[in-house]
Amino acid sequence: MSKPPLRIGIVGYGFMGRAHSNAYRRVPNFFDVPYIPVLKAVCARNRARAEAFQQTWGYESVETDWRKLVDRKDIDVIDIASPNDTHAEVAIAAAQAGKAVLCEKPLGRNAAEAKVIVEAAEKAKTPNMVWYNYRRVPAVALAKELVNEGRLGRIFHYRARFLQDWTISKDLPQGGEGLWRLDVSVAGSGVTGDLLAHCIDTALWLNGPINSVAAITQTFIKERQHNLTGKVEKVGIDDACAFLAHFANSSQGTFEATRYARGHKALYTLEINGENASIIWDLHDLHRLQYFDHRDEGKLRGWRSIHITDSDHPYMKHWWVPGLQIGYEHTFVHQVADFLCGLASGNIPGPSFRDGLATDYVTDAVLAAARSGAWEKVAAS
Ligand code: SOE
Repeated sequence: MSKPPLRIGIVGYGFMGRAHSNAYRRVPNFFDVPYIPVLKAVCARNRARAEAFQQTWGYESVETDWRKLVDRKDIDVIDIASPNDTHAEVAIAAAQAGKAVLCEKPLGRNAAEAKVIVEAAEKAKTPNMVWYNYRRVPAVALAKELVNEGRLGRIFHYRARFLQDWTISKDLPQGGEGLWRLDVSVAGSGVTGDLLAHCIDTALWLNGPINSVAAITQTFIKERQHNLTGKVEKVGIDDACAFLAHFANSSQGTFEATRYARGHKALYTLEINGENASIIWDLHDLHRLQYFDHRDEGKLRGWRSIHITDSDHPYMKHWWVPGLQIGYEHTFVHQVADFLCGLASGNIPGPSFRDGLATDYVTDAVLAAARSGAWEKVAAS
């Protein structure tokens, strides 16, 4: 029996537009999903670029005004893969039009913006998800299983870092395509909303709510030429951020992100230390999970480097044979697979928009703590 289509309209053709489009195309080849994604339309202001994207990924049509895309009756899902300053407007209109909405991270440029998005989506009762894709790395999903099974025991420490080095040059401009992440009016913040948001989403998922934070931020390059105005303008983003966190489960957290760690490209690492066991994960070695269990027999006790390729591991039975690993793009395929199954069952898995708001409350508190120099409470979502 043929499966019903789920018609996708995507806003944006950048890095994330490609990651999402690839996921829609791949998912029915590997997962027995209840709907088949159909790539109906790509929307972007630049028609020529949108048409090139349409050709590459096989979209049926092009729109240059997102309002037209949202109004189209032949589209079921609006996927927002455009810069952060577009998320609220498009997500709210899409929810009001009765579409399911998938939104890139962070949900809002700040929590106030994210809250309005959540309210619109919940009022419309529309299915929604935020693309915090690292939850769906099989090794990270296995970490979640181990935590849920209580194997670590009482948690003492949560430690996460996301290190990059691509903005060190003072000659790098800010703003415009590819560089909007450096423009605070578009991005909302710097590494806090871009990189720490990933670390926070995973941390809330694995280790529960954060009550309060203390933080420092730094903007190393204070002025950069703006691509859109041609003028040298003040840089408003945080280039680096480090924060301490008190979790509700009484464990303590240390988090750091920067775009000034020479040599590191996307070094997202996390470590959890519990009374009985610890786990470590590293995005540069994403198909492995390090696990240490103090309850192992003494003479054999040590760190295990688990190669996450077995059919017992999350998601892996859908791919190749044991021993053959998968990578970054598969996390998006997993997210689409989970979303499609959730649509059919009526139980959409997280991260929901409300989960995205919870992360934005933490990033807001982190930035507030950096400004005040004091501990700041995190609002409950
Ligand atoms: C920034 O360089 C970036 O592309 C983030 O925007 C992504 O969310 C992260 O996954 C990789 O780094």
